Amino acid sequence: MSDRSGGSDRSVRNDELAGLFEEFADLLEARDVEYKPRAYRLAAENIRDHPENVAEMARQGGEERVGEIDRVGDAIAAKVVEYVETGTVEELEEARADLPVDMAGLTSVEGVGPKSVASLYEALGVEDLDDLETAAREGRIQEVSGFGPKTEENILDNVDFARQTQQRQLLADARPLAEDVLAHVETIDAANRWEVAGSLRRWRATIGDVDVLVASEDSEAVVDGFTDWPEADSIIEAGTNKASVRSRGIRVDLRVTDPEEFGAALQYFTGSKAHNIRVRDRAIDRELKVNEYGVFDVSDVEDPDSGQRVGEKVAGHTEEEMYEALDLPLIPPELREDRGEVQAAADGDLPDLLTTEEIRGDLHCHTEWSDGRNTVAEMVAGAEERGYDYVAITDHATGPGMVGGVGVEDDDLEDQLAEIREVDDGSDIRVFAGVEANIDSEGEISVRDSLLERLDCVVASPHSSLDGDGTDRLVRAAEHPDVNVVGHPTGRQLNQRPGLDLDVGELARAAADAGTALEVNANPNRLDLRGGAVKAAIDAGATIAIDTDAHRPERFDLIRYGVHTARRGWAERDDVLNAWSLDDVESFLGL
Ligand code: DGT
Ligand code: CA
Ligand code: CA
Ligand code: ZN
Repeated sequence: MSDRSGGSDRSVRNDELAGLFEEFADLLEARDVEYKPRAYRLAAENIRDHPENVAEMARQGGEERVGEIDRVGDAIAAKVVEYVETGTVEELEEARADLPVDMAGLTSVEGVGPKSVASLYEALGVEDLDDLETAAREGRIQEVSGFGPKTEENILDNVDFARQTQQRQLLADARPLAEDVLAHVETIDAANRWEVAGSLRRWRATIGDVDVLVASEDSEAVVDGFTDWPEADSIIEAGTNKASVRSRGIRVDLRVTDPEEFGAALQYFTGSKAHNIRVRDRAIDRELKVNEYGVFDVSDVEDPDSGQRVGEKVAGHTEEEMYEALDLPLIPPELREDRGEVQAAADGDLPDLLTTEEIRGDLHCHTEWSDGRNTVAEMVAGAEERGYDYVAITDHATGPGMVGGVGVEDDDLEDQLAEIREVDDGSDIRVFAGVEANIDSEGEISVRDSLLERLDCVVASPHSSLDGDGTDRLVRAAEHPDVNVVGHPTGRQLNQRPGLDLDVGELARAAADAGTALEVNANPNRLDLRGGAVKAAIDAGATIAIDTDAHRPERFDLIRYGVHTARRGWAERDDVLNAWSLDDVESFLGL
């Protein structure tokens, strides 16, 4: 955080402010402060989601203006103004000095919360992940009161995962950043073509760094313009034709290429490495050579000095041309993971990938009946605004296994059902009455059958016991006659927990036989099923449902992350339930 000084001339994003209050909440919770941590977290959430720039509001209208945001009281509004004006919050600095640890890093270990962090700091001086791992290896953690051998073992199991994932950013954080970078590049006169490359262009769920490629005849002017980007918090390096900066904690690599080589560079830097190796092998078979500068015919040209074959350039200006030189159609970036795409392209068997525009509804969302923010009518209006034909309201039901969740009580489900029917009657789109039931550790569904039978769309998802093999449990849930969709099947939380192990083929065959769809949950923290699993599920005959799990109407927009994840799994329109017409969806749901 040291390179992020505030100050009135610098733009402060809502998520930066939200991050401060989340860190503050953790530090206070660690010190057993009551009430405030929860207040700070709620405020953080509302600041993050606020449609206006909150720092700008603070500049223009002071505390009073900021205090108008839901859940942001006077004390918090004052801190926002303090941060915007001075670049720090004194009380936060005091809390950091009181507990000088890498809070985000340590709490990224599954099972380690702010209070454990404080205990381990006091007892053993643990400040970061390395200290934590050493202490666990030396058996010192189980000696600390409140910890035992089981916790220590758990820490050892999870510390690597935490370290590895701490470095990676969520797709939904990196994408908007990359879009901002491109909007800035567009203002640089010397830039004539630009594109994101790397894992971001392939829409991987997590991103190591953002790669941006620009074609220009004047690379130094592009590098200068790029490093002047106001959103850059620090410049990591700047050369004649490449530069790296950090913004919002994410590294952005820029490369400038000759316009004639832009397609070649784009192909090369999009990756994946494994895909590029396949492409290179195909080139070799054809006496061609592929690199980041182009495709070269090396069949008969030899450099008289070196004896090396240099080759005549046959492609490089565009990516299409690159693939065409290898007798291939352009392979969509999401497929470039070496899952058979080069062979499929050669055979003319590339899938006709689903697009976001083809999505016609969302079958999993929440309202204030459980932990959502809005009424049924507001969520339906949101779906209608997106141009959808249908939406399913699927609040959590309380019941065994819903740990700490807010759910609709069994009796209230009747009332909610009545409300949904009423909204449906008054709406231009079809509103399915549903529920998100819990799948317990044995594969039982948490809602009684007599109610499930009366609902249109039942999503069942695992929310607890999310380790080990989950295949049998999910097969059982998928085979339940009233379950229509298995929600976020592995239960993974990106950068937090890996989720259940699954034999996706087996689950998909059972789901296909039972007429149950498997979800790609589009929430950027989940993206579950992941791309590779989607491919296995489709190959085994399953139908996919791509749902946002929205807890407020704006979140329906996250659908694109689910669509691109499904594209990584080669999904076509016919594979995806909510790309079907209302009639077809109704018959799938047995209505
Ligand atoms: P990331 O950033 O870890 O999420 O993943 P990528 O795929 O964006 O990887 P990155 O940023 O290291 O490099 C971008 C692309 O450049 C990568 O996908 C493929 C290409 N590339 C980088 N290094 C090599 C290499 O040594 N060999 C080959 N064939 N390609 C490479
Ligand atoms: Ca990258
Ligand atoms: Ca890179
Ligand atoms: Zn949900």
